[in-house]
Amino acid sequence: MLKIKFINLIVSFSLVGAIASSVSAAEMTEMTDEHAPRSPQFQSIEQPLALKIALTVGGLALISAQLWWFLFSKPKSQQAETSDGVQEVSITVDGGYIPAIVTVKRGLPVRLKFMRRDPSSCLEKVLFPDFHIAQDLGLNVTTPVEFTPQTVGNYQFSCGMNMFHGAINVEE
Ligand SMILES: [Cu+2]
Repeated sequence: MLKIKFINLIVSFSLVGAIASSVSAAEMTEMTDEHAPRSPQFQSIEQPLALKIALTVGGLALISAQLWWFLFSKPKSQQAETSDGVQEVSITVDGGYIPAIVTVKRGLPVRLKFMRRDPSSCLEKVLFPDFHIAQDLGLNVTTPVEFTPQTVGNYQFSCGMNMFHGAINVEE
């Protein structure tokens, strides 16, 4: 998730750059007279007007979508599914935890099945301080983390360096 957001942000910024440079290139072309030296950078960007407009509109739409996403999207909570008296949720570890928020019921054993796809050492450990759990996660394997929450509340978990976070929502 984080990785995707980051890539999108970079794409947005490069689009802003592309729009800005095509606009300034257009202005430059109009303003400079024939004798003025033109930088090859500006010469190379000569697109038809329709393309420029499409690029600008598309870029602006993408930027507003990105802004909306950053400002208003909230991580969704996933309800654990109970089978044989155990509440299970699969969590993918890839640039963070997906889902990052898990909702479980109090007093029933929980099994979080961590599938680590991210090779960065940052995510090789997952910590549940409230449950005194520090679990190593192997790469490309599923590692179960089990505990039984006895008290209603919100319990954070994180990577070994406390950079990526998730939470367990324990309900009655
Ligand atoms: Cu980390």
